[in-house]
Amino acid sequence: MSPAPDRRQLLKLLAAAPVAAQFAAAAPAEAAPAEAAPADAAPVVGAAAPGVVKPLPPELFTIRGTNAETNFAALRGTGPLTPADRFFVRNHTSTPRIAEADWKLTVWGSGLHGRRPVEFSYDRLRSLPSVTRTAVLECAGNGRSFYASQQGEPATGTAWTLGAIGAAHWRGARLRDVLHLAGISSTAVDVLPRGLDDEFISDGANLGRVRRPLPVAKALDDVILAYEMNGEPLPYDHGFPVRVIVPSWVGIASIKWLGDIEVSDRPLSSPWTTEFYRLFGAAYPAGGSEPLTRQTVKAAFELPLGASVGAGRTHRLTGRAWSASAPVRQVEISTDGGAHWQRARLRDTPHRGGWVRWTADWRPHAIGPAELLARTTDRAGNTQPERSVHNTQGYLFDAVVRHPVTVV
Ligand SMILES: Nc1nc2c(c(=O)[nH]1)N[C@H]1C(S)=C(S)[C@@H](COP(=O)(O)O)O[C@H]1N2
Ligand SMILES: [Mo]
Repeated sequence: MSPAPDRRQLLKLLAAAPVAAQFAAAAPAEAAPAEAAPADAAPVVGAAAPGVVKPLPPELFTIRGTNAETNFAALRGTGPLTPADRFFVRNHTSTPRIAEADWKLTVWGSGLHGRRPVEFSYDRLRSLPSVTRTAVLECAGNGRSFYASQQGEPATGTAWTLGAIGAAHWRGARLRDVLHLAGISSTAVDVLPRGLDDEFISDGANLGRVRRPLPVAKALDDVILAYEMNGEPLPYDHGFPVRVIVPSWVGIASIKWLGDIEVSDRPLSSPWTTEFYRLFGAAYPAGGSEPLTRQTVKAAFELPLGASVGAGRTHRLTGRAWSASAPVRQVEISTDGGAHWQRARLRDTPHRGGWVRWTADWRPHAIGPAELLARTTDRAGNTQPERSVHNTQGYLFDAVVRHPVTVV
């Protein structure tokens, strides 16, 4: 289903670009110390993540438990869209293989006129008017490991660096159209999409199937029920046959392997809005913040953490920058740990909800360790702080990442 990873193309790319070749030769550095929580087992290089269908070659992915993080360096030379063969996978359990002929979507609940469940087959969903949106999908925990490694404040959960993000063209039906066909009533307040993957067991407690409510206002706005990613049927790992895409919101909202949607005339909750995906910690109320919605603003280098860079010649640094709130306005780079900043060149037209590629040239002289920083500012004035406000589960890390390299 998903195209085979084109290793030859990647190796050619690495061989062609001297800077990239050096980076490839450098041992991939582990940014985060081993974590306390068992879900954060040290990454395994060269093995398959349990439960992921597509190949996960170590040059493209770092495996973290049941998840696979995209190596940012593997995006160098790719276009604005993330190819499916290197798109991160975040699975609570494992990828189910569901045949489209066996699939149906059931829409049900107190928020429907008539209160009778309405079913949609795959063919019926595909026969509805379709929309295509470019949207990044980013895990709320993306960058989590930097709370520990950069701020000395550990957080529970998967120790992602910055690769729990990808951008794709998503094609599907509007959730709005499906809800109207199902007879959504004006009294409906929340909708709750639920996945068909296995029930999730956390610390011995069965939390049921992965599900997370959305307010009706968002559901009727820009949410799509996607059956295509980058012009191909969704790969198994990304939600085949149909997944939800909730633009600009935390990745957990974009439920994969969609099976049913409850439409309710009362507010709904799930462990994914009560226990998880809220901010808990010293800076927040005892019961936590409101459930997370919008993502933040970030930048990343397409370079391994701990890469070696040759002294005395010019290197083209490349990376990506994104913000969920507004188009990216500028990206600034520091190659001396934050003392001086220069503007990077933006290589794509900034769009809200997308990301931009950027480049900056660097000619290092002093041999030894160095820190590269990239800082994004969006058109709404949001920018990356030096420090993120800590929360115990390590969500929404938005501080400027200090990217270690060694000049050799
Ligand atoms: N059914 C289901 N949907 C899910 C998940 C899951 O485990 N099961 N993981 C969520 C999380 S936490 C994220 S970040 C995104 C990841 O999407 P991807 O694996 O396609 O990159 O899917 C979300 N949707
Ligand atoms: Mo996530």
